[in-house]
Amino acid sequence: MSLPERIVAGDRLALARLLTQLENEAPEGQDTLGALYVHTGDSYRIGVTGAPGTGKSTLVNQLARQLRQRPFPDASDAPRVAIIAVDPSSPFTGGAILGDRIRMRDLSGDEGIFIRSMASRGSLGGLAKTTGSLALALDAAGFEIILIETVGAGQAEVEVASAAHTTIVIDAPGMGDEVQANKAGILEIADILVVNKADQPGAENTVRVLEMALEFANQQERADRVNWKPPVLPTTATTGVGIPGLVDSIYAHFNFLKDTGQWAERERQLISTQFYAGLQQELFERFCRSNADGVLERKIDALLARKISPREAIASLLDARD
Ligand SMILES: Nc1nc2c(ncn2[C@@H]2O[C@H](COP(=O)(O)OP(=O)(O)O)[C@@H](O)[C@H]2O)c(=O)[nH]1
Ligand SMILES: [Mg+2]
Repeated sequence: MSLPERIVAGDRLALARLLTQLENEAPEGQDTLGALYVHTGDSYRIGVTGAPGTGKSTLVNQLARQLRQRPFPDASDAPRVAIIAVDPSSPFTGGAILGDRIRMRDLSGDEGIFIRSMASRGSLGGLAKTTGSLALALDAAGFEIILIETVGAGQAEVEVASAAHTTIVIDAPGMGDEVQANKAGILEIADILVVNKADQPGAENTVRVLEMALEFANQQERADRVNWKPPVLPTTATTGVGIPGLVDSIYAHFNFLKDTGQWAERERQLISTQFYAGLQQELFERFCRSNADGVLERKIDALLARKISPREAIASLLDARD
């Protein structure tokens, strides 16, 4: 069997090999992904984002376990669940990847759960692209649900998270509350808000603060999503308290997206974004290859010397007059 055939048939080793190729940006990885594309489009992607230490990994672990315990809407079986943990070796959590691997180990006995940790090397834009490729591979491999854990610290992470059908934003008491959430524009992308560490002092206050911030954000920017009111749910990921309620909300949001046609809209938006980004990159690379060495550098020299304007430089390159 070929690598794509083995992946579709559920061969975990073949899948792991492809994921490594994609992570290393090996060209054969993209070839395999191309052959698998026809088998994608069936997965429900859930982004989980929030500041380091809020309990994302612990919660994702619990969530996967509990998602495995009930049938997916309109299905008779529990979904197969894949986890992509995009965990930077951040100065706050140094060694978080190892920590995650250890914490998630107890899940690995379940054939219906697949876990992949990804160190965030390189640019964050590249990270978003790699995450998208990994998600496609897992989709083709038949995982009905893909949980994507990212650290919500800036715009790029927000982008990773918003490449999902449902975005869960996690906060915890004592993290600086809504200031942090607002900073990354994270409230606007949240479909579900979670206040984890509900066993810790101050959790109720954090819930209240977020509810108020949401109320405000709702009036300001969320006119397009009037039909869905993001809930604020307290959880204790370490014990599992509150996780069944979170699963209820996730499935409610899934049904909402399907019933209102927003699912199809999000799919189209996602595919267009990826398509345009790929097209842009490919056109640029081809253009650079088709121009003799030094042409672009000479344009920059001319710009530096103010002999031409940037607009003229671009026009002359595109018209192939030099
Ligand atoms: N008290 C308490 N601690 C928690 C809870 N959830 C996670 N933690 C702890 O918080 C720390 C950070 O958790 P982790 O899942 O690695 O957070 P992440 O950086 O957001 O992925 C770990 O020591 C967890 O055991 C919770 O609900 N309550
Ligand atoms: Mg983590």
